[in-house]
Amino acid sequence: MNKTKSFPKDFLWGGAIAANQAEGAYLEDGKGLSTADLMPYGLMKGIQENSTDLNLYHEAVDFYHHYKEDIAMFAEMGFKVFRTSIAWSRIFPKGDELIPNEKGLEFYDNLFDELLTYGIEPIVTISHFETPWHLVKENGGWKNRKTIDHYIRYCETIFTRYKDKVKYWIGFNEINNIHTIPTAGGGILIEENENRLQAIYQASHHMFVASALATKLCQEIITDAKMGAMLSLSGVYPNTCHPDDVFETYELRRRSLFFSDVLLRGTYPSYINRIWDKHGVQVKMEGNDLELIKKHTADYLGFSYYRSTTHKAGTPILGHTGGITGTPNPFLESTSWGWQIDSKGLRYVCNELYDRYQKPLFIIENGMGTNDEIVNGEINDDYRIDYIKVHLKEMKEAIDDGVELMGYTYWGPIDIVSAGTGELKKRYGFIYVDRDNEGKGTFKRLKKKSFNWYKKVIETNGADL
Ligand code: P53
Repeated sequence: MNKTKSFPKDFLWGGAIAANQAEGAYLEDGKGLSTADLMPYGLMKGIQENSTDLNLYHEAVDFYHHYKEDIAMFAEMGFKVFRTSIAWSRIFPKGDELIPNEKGLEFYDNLFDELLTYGIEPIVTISHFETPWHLVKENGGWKNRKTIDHYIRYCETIFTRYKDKVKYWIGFNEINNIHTIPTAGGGILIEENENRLQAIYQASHHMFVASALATKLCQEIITDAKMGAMLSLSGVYPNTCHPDDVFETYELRRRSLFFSDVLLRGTYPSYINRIWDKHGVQVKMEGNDLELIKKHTADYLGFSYYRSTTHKAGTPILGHTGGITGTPNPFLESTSWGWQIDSKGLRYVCNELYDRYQKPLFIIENGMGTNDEIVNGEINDDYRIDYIKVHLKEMKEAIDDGVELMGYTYWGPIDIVSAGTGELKKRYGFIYVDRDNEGKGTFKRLKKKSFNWYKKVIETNGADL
């Protein structure tokens, strides 16, 4: 039987954002401070606790007050799904309270209702780089086993409250990014003389146990729920065909795949022991941790894919996540932010992941961030259209290769604040927001050329690329 290249008819087209990069209203209706609120220069530079510098996340693009207008535009594009996160600190402002903040819960009730009115299914990230600051600073964040209890209380609260509204959940955004950005990715601060990898792997273990417990709870409370793992899995190639480059790149990739190995296969892979021994890591586990991890694995693997890089043997493997460090690839073009565009790499990664796990994949982040210029009241972002087009074509190829793909949520369908750098100038949207790096602007929304293009992609189920 010949299968023609096409997206399945129930393919989940949509877009994805995160609370802290879009909502603003960072202290409104009882919200507490989260790690994201203290990173004026983005998550690479990390926490600047007493800084009074302009922090664009505080108001972001004011999605908190504009969500109705924005969702109406997502609906116009035909979104089937919309991924956002719940800001943990809106529900539990400090993280360790016993009673949730009703105002915070109401906001997400209204948001999900608005989506459902248009038939858009919400996909919710439970923790997207926005751990309550109090938990991180005073309690040690995920290094502390007690954080599991706080997280599970938060999960139980939101699963119970939104059980009729949300079926798709994601435990942690880019969980493997705890290596490169420990405070954002893993809610931990690394002390100066601390064994970095000890802290990272201990915190990761706690997050694995929390993921297992959350998956269990989610399936108990919500019928037809799907709990996803989520990793940053942009690609990485050996810099040359020298066997040292090839093998080290393989090792480097496994530092990331380690997280999906645990979350999807339900066991710690044997290769981790050597890494732990080498770095003096001893992970404390308790009682039935391993049993829980084994029993409650994720239903699907969501991942972000933006670009690829190459790796040269001898350059440090920090616990690289694929796509963050590395040497440039002479065969690829770059965006103006220096991210190398590699659509074939997306096909490669889809095949790599499906071969390894045989579980459904969901591309829940992909996109092009760049500065857009308004000329005569219009933004002709053909470069963005080109970027998406080539990636969608390779997704089609991957589907033809036999990969089971659930959907595609484009990152930042409306301009939001960049996670990496805290800027607004790095725009991803189909919808422009009048707000700049200096914090000036009216928050007015404007459709870019890509808006109607993406609308057509969804309308035709990607048949005409
Ligand atoms: P920005 C790289 C660096 C930081 C966060 O990034 C990243 C990545 C890519 O893996 O992860 C995701 O905004 C993240 C989003 C983020 C998006 O990449 O720096 O899940 O929150 O906005 C894009 O261009």
